[in-house]
Amino acid sequence: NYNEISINADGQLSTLQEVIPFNELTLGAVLGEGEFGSVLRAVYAAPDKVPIQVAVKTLHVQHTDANKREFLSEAKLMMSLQHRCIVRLIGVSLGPPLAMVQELVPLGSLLNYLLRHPEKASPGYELRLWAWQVASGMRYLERRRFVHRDLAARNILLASRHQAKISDFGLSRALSTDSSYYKASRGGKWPIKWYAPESYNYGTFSHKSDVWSYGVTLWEMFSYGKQPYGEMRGIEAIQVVESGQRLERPENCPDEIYKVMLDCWAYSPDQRPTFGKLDDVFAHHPDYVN
Ligand code: ACK
Repeated sequence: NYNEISINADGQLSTLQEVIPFNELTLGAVLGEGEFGSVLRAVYAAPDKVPIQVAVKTLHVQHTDANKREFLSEAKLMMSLQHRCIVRLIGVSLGPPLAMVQELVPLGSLLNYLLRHPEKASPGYELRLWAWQVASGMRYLERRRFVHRDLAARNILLASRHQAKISDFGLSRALSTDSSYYKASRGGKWPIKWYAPESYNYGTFSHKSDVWSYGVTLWEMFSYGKQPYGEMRGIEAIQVVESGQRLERPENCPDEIYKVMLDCWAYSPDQRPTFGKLDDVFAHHPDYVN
C-alpha cells in the first residue's frame, strides 16, 4: 500500500511497516552495478517465514542527500505497484547501507539476455510475448497515472523465458490529477535516444512519451540488443528524428511489428497509440508459434 511507506521532508522514512532488518538478509554474489550502488543476490529470512531469494539494491555508503531522496522516492513509488509484469519491491532495509529488497528476477536484463542468448529468443514467440508483457505492465502504470521515463531493454528483467518485468523506477513520476504530463526541471542523465521529441525539446513526459520509448524498446528487442542509432551521440540522433527519419526496420522483423514501432514514433504525441491499445495489439496476436 502506497501509504505504508512515506518520506519526511528531511528524507527519512516515517512509517516503518515495510522495513526489513539488515540481519534478516544473507548477502550473496553481486548481480551488477546500478546507478547509485551495487545490486546483490541475497536470501531474506523473516522470522517464521520460508526464506526467499531476493535482489538487494544498495545505495552507496558515500551518497548525497539528493541521491538518498531519489532512492527513497523510487522505493516509495515501487511499493505502490503490484502487477506480474512489474518487479516487486518487498521492502526497504535501512542498513547501512540503505537498500531496496526486490523480488529476484533470475535471468537479469532483457538486453543482456538478447546479446548473450539470441538463439533462445524466437521472434514469433518470446519477443512477442515479452512485448505484450511490457505493454501490459505499462498499461497498468498508465491506469495508475505513473510515467516511467526510462523504459528501455536494459530496464526490462526476465524472470524466465516466459515472464518479462519492468524495473528501474528511478526516473518515474506520478502525474498530478490535473495534468497529463510531467515537466522535468533539470536534465540530469537522460537516455536521449529513448526520448520523444517533446521530452528532449521541452522536458515534458507523459504516457505518450513512454509509448515512444516503448517503440525504441521494441526495436532493441527485434534487433537482438543493437544500440539504437548505432554509435551516434544523442544530439545526432535528435537530428535524425527531427528530419523525419526513424530507426530502420530490424532484419527479419515482421512488417506488422515495425508498423507498431512507427506508430509509437509519431511526432505528435496524440497520434501515438495508448498502452491499452498496444496491450490489445499483442494480446490478440494468435500466432504465438514459430
Ligand atoms: O543484466 P543484469 O544481470 O540485471 O545486471 C543488472 C544489474 O542488476 C544492475 O541493475 C541486475 N538486477 C537489477 N534488479 C534485479 C532484480 N530485481 N533481480 C535480478 N537482477 C537484478 C540487472
